[in-house]
Amino acid sequence: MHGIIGKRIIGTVTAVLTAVCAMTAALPASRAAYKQEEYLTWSQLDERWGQTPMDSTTVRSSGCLITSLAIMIMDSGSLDDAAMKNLKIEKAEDFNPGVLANGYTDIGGFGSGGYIKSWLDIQKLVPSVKWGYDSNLKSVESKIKVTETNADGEEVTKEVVDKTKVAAEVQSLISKGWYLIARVNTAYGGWHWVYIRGVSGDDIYMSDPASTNPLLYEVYPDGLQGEYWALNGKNPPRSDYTPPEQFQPYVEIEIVTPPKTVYNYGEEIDLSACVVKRKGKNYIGDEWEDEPVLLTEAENIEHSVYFEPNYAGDYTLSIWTETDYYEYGSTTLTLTVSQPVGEYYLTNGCKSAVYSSELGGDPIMTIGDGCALTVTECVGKLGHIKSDTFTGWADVSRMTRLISSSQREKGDIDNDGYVDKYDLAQLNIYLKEKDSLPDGISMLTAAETEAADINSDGKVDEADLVALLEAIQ
Ligand SMILES: [Ca+2]
Ligand SMILES: [Ca+2]
Repeated sequence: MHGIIGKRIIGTVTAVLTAVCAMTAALPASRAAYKQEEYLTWSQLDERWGQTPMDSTTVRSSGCLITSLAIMIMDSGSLDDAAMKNLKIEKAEDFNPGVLANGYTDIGGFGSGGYIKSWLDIQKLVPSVKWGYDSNLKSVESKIKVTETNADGEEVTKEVVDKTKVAAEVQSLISKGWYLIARVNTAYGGWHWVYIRGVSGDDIYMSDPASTNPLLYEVYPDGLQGEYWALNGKNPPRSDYTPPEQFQPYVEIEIVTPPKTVYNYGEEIDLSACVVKRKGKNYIGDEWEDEPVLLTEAENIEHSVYFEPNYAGDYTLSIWTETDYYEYGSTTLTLTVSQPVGEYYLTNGCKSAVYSSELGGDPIMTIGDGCALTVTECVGKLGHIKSDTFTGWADVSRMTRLISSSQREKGDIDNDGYVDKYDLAQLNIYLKEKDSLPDGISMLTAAETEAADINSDGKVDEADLVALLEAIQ
């Protein structure tokens, strides 16, 4: 199991409203993801640190500002030896929003409800980060009027944020060397802080502690609310921002070893040998691959099949999986219950193909109404006809299987209790077709053939026809 996606949790989360921050688990409407560093996607909901306390609350409930600060520390290259010592971690990989929250707790930095008591405390923990100021963006007051056609076809004029002006102001602050953590409103009107990564055109890119979507206006259509923190870091911010590459995350299932797929009639399903594995591209663009596992023991791979061993035909085995970020992958495999062995015949004008092998291909002949045959093994719908001079595979799926046939009197081929002209007619047809049909395919079933061998010499021929004529007269 891939470490990161296995541990992250994003699901339906009830909004928690606090004085510090309110957030909702806003998943982007589209399934697009962005190639980005993992720390840029740090979520306050992450179970690795979500339960870290912040006074009376937790990172999960109220840690949007702490998470934004942690991302800013990483993005500005400010996690140096001094910071790691203050935060009581050995290496940079150990740093995360929970570590920063614990740092604030250690210095008594949280007030009631988890608010950060002093702006300057960040410098005590991460000396390379310098507190600048807290202020309001002027541009968010600039609105422009836009006219849109609503669902009823009416033109509606409304005021919206002037994204061009906001982008220009944010860009100018970044160009002056400031890292920004800015406030947005959630859909419920609650406060929420996000880290501003950069500006491209009118778009503002962010790291949102509640979403992996970096496009600010996609997640927060009302845009920035004005208030922001300006900070300096060890490295200056990139004033020429390149938006992250967009891609489609996916997961797929590979069947490493298929299960038994062809079953004899009546045989129970057996998936025990089936080995599968998952692979894909995750929410930050990393290709990943799981170790192969037995399908029947796989924890995150589901399967289902409707399988009825006493009905010949094809059955679909469905195998599917879903990741924590809702990438969905599936595959199917056809399981075949072969036709039962035994005797088959064709009625009602039906026709059936005969092939040279169980693989099918071009038929070697087509048999029609009245033909009967016995198959000794079946692969799927094809049954093996084997005699001294002929071998072939007939499609028995359209033929009628002879379940039982009673013993009959010599001469009473049709088994109606009389030896008469109807039996004679059947024998005539048999003898007429006999030479054109290969050995093993006949116009009479086994029991009928037995009754037709009136002189009991082991073959049905003209001598039996003469004997039958004599019996009728
Ligand atoms: Ca009869
Ligand atoms: Ca005979």
